Amino acid sequence: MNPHRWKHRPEGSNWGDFGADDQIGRMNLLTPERRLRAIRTVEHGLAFCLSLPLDYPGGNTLFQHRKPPQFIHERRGEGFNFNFKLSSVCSCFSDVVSDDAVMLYTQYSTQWDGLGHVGQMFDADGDGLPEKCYYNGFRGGIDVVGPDDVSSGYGAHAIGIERLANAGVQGRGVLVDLEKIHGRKRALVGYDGLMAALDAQGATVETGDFLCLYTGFADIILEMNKQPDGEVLKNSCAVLDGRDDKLLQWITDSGIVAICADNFAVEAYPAQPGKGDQYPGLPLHNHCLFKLGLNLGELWYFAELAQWLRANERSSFLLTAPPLRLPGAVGSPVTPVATV
Ligand code: UVW
Repeated sequence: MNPHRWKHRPEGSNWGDFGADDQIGRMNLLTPERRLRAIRTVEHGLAFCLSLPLDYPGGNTLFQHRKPPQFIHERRGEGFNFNFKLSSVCSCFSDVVSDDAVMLYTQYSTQWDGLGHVGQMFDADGDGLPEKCYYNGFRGGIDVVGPDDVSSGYGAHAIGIERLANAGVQGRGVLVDLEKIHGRKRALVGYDGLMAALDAQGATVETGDFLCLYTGFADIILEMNKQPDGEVLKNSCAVLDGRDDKLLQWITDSGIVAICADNFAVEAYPAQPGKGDQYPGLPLHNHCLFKLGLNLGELWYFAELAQWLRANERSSFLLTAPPLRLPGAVGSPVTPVATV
């Protein structure tokens, strides 16, 4: 219990279980022993890059509020700090130097969702009125502040993505090959479908694992060559069914520390309709980010790793995937590496 932030925690949440002020949630389960177990899966020394080029998907058709990276060049002297001849600092210098600046939407391409990405209106203090809440009762407007709250200095002052970076994101990945089962057909995968896929591979998931989902979605994005066709993408590949309570309960019970998928949102977005007057529009995000403090990775790229794992009848690997240690961000690009 945390008397200073919340009196009630959401049903099915783990708030307080990792400490009243915990900011990394399920990543706490990634212990040294579990990291060592992950390292022991490495037999060949082969490494796979699990990121799309960060200028994919291209345009903003996939999600209109996220745009491709844009380079900005700082002026220097008469020109720019790019292809800049250092001889203008001292005629004795022969160097040419270039620097980058970039306007980067942190969740445009291969990314981590931080715990400040999705919260919920929830009556944590028991006064009968819902507040903007995030994992472990951190508050919108107090801990996670935006331009509506303050005129400057906004960002996630708690549960920022730098906390995840600081946790050292390295452990055992288990890739579930949904593409092998469903091809590129749209498929809503709930508890039964996920268990069937794990059984088909003879794969097991243990506490501390990263659950990775290969659906083929990022492969289509690459093939579209930065001209994504929204209609095709909406109707392609497997997505988790965030309205399947049995699936959500399995996520709680499994001890996994994160779910990383190559599709847009891990879960179906939009989700199936919910029950009652008001419900989360992103039910799996709600369960994972808000209730459990369990990070989601999206738009990862698994094609070559999946082919290798298929050919070698394996499912697990060492995953190294730290986000940027960027204080205050609610998400981050990531260049995950799988080592087998
Ligand atoms: C949304 O916020 C819609 O998506 P995501 O968490 O998948 O980036």
